[in-house]
Amino acid sequence: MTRSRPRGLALLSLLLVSTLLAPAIARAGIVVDGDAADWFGQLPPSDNTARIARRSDGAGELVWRDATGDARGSAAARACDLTQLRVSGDHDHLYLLARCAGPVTVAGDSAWQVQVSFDLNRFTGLGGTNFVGTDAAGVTPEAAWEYLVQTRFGSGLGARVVDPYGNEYVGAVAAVNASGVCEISVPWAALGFAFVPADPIRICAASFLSNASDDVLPAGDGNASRAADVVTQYALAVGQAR
Ligand SMILES: [Ca+2]
Ligand SMILES: [Ca+2]
Repeated sequence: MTRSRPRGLALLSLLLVSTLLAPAIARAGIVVDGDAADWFGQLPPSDNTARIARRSDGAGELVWRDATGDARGSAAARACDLTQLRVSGDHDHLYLLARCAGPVTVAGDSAWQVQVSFDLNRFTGLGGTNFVGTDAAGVTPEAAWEYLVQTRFGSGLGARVVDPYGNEYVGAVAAVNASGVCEISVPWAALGFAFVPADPIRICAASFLSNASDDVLPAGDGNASRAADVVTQYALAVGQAR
């Protein structure tokens, strides 16, 4: 399940089935404010596994529990150790929650940065093959992406969606709390969808230190790859999710 990576690094590759997020497309009720109280799913019992949570009103949530203590680098980089990634959605938006060990810097130099890539066509090797930034980590070839959302807390600009050609798409919103909570919303329209997509989406996520210009920073252990933490490869089979 885990690829060979530099110590402390592995990759998350979650196959999301949009029907599991909100089959009736109930309002997820997510407010992007850096407060995780609106996320309801229980954590899986084991590290590096995911579960689907469902609320009585039909809202859905995918909950990934990431291992703790697997980030690397300086103390500031290790504070960016991802511990959870959650995904939900409604008619208009895809929502993401990333939690890290914290505490994190939320503006200026050494600010926490979260990147999440979206592989929409699931063609191996077709699309973006790395996270955004100098010496950013790679994604698995199976998860080559069509779009990626990048937080920009360093500069105070919130978040942006990009494609592999450097084009930017408006509408993403992000908020962060110094305790290590990041919430992001991405309009389906920013991913090129007029409607909630029916096909699975493969997601990879990474956690970085960044500067006041939102460039990713080395983790501080001499490794060329700058990610402080990415998440263990994992594929959620469609049959399991339904
Ligand atoms: Ca919230
Ligand atoms: Ca982790």
